[in-house]
Amino acid sequence: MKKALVLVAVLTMFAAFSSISAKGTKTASARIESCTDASIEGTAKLRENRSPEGVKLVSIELVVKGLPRGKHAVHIHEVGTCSPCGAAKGHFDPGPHSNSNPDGNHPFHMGDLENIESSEEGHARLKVSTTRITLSDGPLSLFDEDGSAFIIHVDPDTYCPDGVEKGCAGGARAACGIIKMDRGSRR
Ligand SMILES: [Cu+2]
Repeated sequence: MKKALVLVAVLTMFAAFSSISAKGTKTASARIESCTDASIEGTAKLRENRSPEGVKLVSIELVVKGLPRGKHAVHIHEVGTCSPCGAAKGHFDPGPHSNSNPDGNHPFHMGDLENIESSEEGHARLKVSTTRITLSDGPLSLFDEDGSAFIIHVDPDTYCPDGVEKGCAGGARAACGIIKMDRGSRR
């Protein structure tokens, strides 16, 4: 009985620390859902690693089903809410010189990522890494007062080569996912 209790305790500890490596890696995730119906769904996984000199690098992987064929803009938006998708507001771009206008200051927001490309069958995957955000506390943390969310857009991101131009960052919103720290991962 005692052995069983010890085992349970060990397993519980393992579960609690499973999303934190020995070096304190932090992980988060998001469930991606369609803005208008149930046609799009997917997941996003985020992992923060530190270089030996302490630079924080966040790797992101999105796997999404149901997007129309072709490229779609993906960004992290500044508010962690998806109902409605517009409530996620502009692109994540904390201060001191914040400019979250999606089609302005683009692609220089902290939350700007790359296009995801969907196949004819509606399968899409994006793997990117960025040093513009962190999962841990700090001025670039996604877990600020109002959280953060992924938005996948209807159109491709052109990266606004001609400056501010309506819709250049992907236009209307197709899908959204609130970013949540994984259970057991700590800030
Ligand atoms: Cu966006």
